[in-house]
Amino acid sequence: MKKYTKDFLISLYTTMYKIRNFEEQAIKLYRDGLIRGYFHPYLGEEAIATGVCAAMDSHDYITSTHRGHGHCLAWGADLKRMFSEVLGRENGYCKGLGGSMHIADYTKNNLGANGIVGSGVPIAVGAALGISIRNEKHMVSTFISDGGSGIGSFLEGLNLASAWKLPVLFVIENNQYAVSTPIEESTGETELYKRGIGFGVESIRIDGNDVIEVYKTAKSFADRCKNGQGPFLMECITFRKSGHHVNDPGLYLPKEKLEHFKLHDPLIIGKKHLTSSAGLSEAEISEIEKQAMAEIMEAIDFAVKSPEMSEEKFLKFVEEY
Ligand SMILES: Cc1ncc(C[n+]2csc(CCOP(=O)(O)OP(=O)(O)O)c2C)c(N)n1
Ligand SMILES: [Mg+2]
Repeated sequence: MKKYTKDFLISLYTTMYKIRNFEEQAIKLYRDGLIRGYFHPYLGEEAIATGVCAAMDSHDYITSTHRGHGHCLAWGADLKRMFSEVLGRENGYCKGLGGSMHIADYTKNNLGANGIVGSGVPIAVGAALGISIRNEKHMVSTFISDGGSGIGSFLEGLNLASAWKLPVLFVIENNQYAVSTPIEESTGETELYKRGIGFGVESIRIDGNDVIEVYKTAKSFADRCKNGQGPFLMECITFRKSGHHVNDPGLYLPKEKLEHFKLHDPLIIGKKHLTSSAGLSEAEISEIEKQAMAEIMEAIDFAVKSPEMSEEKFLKFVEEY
């Protein structure tokens, strides 16, 4: 394996750990009645957002999905504003009016999570067209899952990005389920990277739970996108650790797969990289985890104490926009 610096490996692990614990703590807040509406946890898929976002730089762009907290956090979102948004508080990224599925930050080129499956793709392709017209050396990554990869907007976006040679990285998070429908029941071609090949896009299938494999692949594609060689597609094999959303017990998920992915977990693999490649001890890793957890608890405290938007401000806001 190529030698990565200790700091880099620590930063990847810390990001994954924060995403995992953001979700777990948010689920508790949901159960306490503090988060309303839908909430789709990114549990088990942390390596994908983390590896892809680490391969990009701050001038690049992302578009996300309904399962978007991990993408936002990996892209550098602030934990306090993230918790505030999912709790519906005014300090959130969208003043608490967007909630879990609509977190965006245009100031940082996060073009947004989205409740409509597949709708981040045309936004990404449009952003990439802008980059191309302006002759910039930037790129866009767009995330989608297996269900979304059968949606028209995804296939149309792939086609246009290929025809116009746009700097887009299509990232399929193949968690093998769309709500309770297994992939074998929703498509006749379960090797999803082949959708890219069908449109003339260089495409690859990788282990989406190994953050280094994700990073390596994304970095090579991102660099080539910036040299005008895009678009590219990477299909990342992963699995949801839980139901589709917070109120779905996921009883339909096969036990063998759950057991397999319990061991083949992004954090377990990330920890192995820390011990074997970076030479960290268990105690050092515990210290990193303790610090990350402290940040999370501080952010929750901040968000819970933050106000919701007043009715007066809300009405003014609606009028203005
Ligand atoms: C266009 C559209 N159709 C249906 C839905 C309802 N819906 C929300 S999530 C989802 C499943 C999406 O599955 P997948 O793309 O595999 O994403 P995952 O939940 O696995 O991350 C569906 C059908 C929707 N939000 N938008
Ligand atoms: Mg899916």
